[in-house]
Amino acid sequence: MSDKGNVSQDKSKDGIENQPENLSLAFDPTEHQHIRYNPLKGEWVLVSPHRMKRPWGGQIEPSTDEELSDYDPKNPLCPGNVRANGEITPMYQNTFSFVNDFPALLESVPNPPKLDDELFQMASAKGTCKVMCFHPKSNVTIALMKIHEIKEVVKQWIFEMLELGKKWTWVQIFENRGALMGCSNAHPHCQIWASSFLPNEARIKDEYLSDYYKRNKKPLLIDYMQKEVLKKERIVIENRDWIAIVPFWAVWPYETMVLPKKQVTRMQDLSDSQQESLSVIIKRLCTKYDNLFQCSFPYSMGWHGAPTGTHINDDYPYWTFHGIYLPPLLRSATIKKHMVGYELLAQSQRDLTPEQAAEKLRSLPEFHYKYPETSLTAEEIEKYSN
Ligand code: H2U
Repeated sequence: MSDKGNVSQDKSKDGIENQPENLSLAFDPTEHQHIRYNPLKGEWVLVSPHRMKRPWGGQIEPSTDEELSDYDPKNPLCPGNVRANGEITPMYQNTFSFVNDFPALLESVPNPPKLDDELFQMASAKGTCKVMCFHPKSNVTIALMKIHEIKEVVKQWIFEMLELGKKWTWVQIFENRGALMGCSNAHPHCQIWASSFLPNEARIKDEYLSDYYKRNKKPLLIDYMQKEVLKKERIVIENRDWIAIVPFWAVWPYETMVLPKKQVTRMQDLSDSQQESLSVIIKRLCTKYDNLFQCSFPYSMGWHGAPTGTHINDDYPYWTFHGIYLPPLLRSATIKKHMVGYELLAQSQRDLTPEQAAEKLRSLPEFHYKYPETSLTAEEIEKYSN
């Protein structure tokens, strides 16, 4: 871990030391390409802002912003309908969770053999997968829901974290929104995959957070949040308990991170008041996202916090609970960022800078472009600001 943690001091290894500079030009991050370091992963992202000027000749995705009705008799996630396994979805009022009928992880399967060859390793993988509906109506999203309704979602997320976290090492809550992100069902819902192992993203983050804490005696994400609050360049919105920012090292054009203003280790440690202000910040963020390209904005999002299961009573001073939003859109509702050639074979690359993305999102109205009546008023936003 120590060599990874010192990547920033060890640039010679990466071949980026003492590159010849054109000293007649002052560096402008909005004009000049550069690479940025992600301290949560030990990875670099190439930022090429001059590429924003190129005309778009690539793929245009079909617009998926069609009107949905609040009930679809064929949708198994709607109250009263039949699921794939023949069970009836109850007439739920707020949220509803069930075990996925097509789970990627099962609780009980035989363990793979231990192979004595470092090139052929297998390990046991057990777990459970759930689906959680956010609302009985199919045509609402977090952006359009009321705060008390979103709070029910947060409470159910916490319930699932507590229940599944009794047994499983990592409980990954994630929402795939929109067909562009592979969402197969047009009803507001998320999935929860709980596993006996730390998945790669969690394992790598755990290593880097732990290493930073050992060296700095502070949680990385709290240090980072405090610096971002002072710099103000990448903040999209904030309230008394949370900031939503485009991270300095963001890979997706409009990627954001929701960070707490005070150290909190896991979602289940949030107070009732923090749960409410979290509901407010995610509604506001999703409203801004919808307003960006005037569409029901697609994304994958999820929550990360300290490991659970047998680690539930371990000390995790270095883990800070946070949310991650990864939207695929680049230029409009129909032009997607493709993570392909260079990204797959070399490293991630982005065109507009994180600061430009944050500025764009920040300057968008808080009122929803299509359903302004569902938006928070200025007074309601103000109520949660201090
Ligand atoms: P996505 O839209 O993110 O694909 O999630 C829908 C999930 O719901 C999907 O994982 C599950 C699918 O397996 N599902 C059921 O478990 N039962 C059903 O009757 C329909 C869909």
